[in-house]
Amino acid sequence: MFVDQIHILVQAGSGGNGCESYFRRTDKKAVPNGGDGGDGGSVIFRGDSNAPGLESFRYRQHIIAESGGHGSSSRKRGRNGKDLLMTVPIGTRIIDRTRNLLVRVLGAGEEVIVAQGGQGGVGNDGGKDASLGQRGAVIDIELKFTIPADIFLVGLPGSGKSALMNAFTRTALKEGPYPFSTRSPEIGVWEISDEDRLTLCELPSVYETSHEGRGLGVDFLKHLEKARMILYVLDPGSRFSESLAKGFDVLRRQVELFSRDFLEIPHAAVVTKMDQEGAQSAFRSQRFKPACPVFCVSLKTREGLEELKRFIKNSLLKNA
Ligand SMILES: Nc1nc2c(ncn2[C@@H]2O[C@H](COP(=O)(O)OP(=O)(O)OP(=O)(O)O)[C@@H](O)[C@H]2O)c(=O)[nH]1
Ligand SMILES: [Mg+2]
Repeated sequence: MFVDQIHILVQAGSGGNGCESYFRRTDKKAVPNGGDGGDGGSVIFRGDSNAPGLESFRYRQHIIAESGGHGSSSRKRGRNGKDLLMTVPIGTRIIDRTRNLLVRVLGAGEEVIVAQGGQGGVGNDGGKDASLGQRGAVIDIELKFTIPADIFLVGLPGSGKSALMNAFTRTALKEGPYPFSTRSPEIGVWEISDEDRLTLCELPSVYETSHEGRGLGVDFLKHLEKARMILYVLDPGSRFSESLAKGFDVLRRQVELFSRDFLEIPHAAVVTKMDQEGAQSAFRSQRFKPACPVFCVSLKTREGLEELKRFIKNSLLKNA
């Protein structure tokens, strides 16, 4: 299951206590020789471009780093607690829920100490006062992740989004004879050349009532935040809309209900399944003419795909 938002409790390790101990010299004098406590481990997050989402936190919502060992006699220092390194997808926002504050957005390879380990206590060696180790920080945080794709496919159920993903990228998504096969966002990379690649993302289908919370896809529309292009995928024979224009309006309306700004993202309509009987004539008779480019394609015969690819490259690549 795809996880893009999760609430977790992060607890750094506490420092070990300093030791209070003495050894008795031959002249009976007591000499302090307690060792220091080890430092507690910190919890560190690192941005990683290979981390898919926040799934790894799903069964691990309380993260605890190791505490330091206590000091012991004969000046023995306790061992340090190990730091705990967690990888999160790049662009993950870490929000401090206690103070309601955006702490950090993680870039690739960037590390941030989310909870600092406690310092070890001082032992009484050399006549110092022995002290307890500091407690490790405990922080209530929320992680939020937005899919960093260039192109998002938005469509009614069964409109051919997975088929389009499979045609552009190396994904092998299930193309369902039944609608709603894709239940969470799917990401694929379109390798255009050695230098150029674009990331595509299929969002689960949206449909008319989805904004009221009945559809699957609406929760995922927030991911359009980073989209450079939206492809509205439409099936001319869809049983979810009376016409291409109505289907397109439903999709645009759902996007608008989520955020008006998302309507401004460059977009095109992709009409699929043109190989199917009656599709060409249905398209012609409907006079579907939205205020954006329209591409008619078949994912079966690959007809029209080159033209669509050219359009995307011209729009999104610098040296196309
Ligand atoms: N003949 C033909 N069939 C297509 C074409 N595109 C998609 N299909 C078929 O239509 C069905 C639905 O396609 P999907 O790609 O799964 O559609 P989707 O939009 O991902 O659907 P959900 O994720 O289930 O909502 C599958 O059986 C596909 O094989 C096309 O261009 N031509
Ligand atoms: Mg699908």
